[in-house]
Amino acid sequence: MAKSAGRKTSHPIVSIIMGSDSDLKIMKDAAEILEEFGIACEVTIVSAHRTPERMLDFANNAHTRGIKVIIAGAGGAAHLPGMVASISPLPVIGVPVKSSNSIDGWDSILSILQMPNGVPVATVALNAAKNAGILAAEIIATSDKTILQKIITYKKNLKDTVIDKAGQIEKEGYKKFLK
Ligand code: RP5
Repeated sequence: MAKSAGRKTSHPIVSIIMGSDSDLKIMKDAAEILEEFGIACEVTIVSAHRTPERMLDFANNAHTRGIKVIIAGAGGAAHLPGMVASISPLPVIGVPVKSSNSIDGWDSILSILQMPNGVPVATVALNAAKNAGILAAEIIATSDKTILQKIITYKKNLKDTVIDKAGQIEKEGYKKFLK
């Protein structure tokens, strides 16, 4: 989708798509963590319901453009991740978004989660676009040692942060840490 794709970095290998610009406040988290890992991504809007032809074009061609992983976010009747997964040979990570047309978020979750056999979508938690970005990076890391090392460091930092906090709470008492 050379002429229709959104903001592009050089040779994007992860595509972040969403049903509406209203999803961007959630979906930006995926782009930010991928940028932190140094993984080029593209970000754009592809709506299963409002731009079905664009969705077909995207799903049929993403792998031919060098994209390796697709992150797709949508809310309410969230058909975008599943429909893209039904066509694309690439791994699709679905982000259920709690949007203006969501009842309570379960509608978005179940629309993305309950895929039929043969058409997997790796569904993350409600609004968990950051985790979608990390999972995409982990998929890329299976064939990229530099990214693999960055993920190892990222996880070590997570662990160190928790151990530090635990040590402070044990030493200084929990009351000091109540917000
Ligand atoms: C879904 O409908 C989109 O993914 C979005 O989460 C929701 C609401 O879209 P807008 O009405 O805000 O454009 O298709």
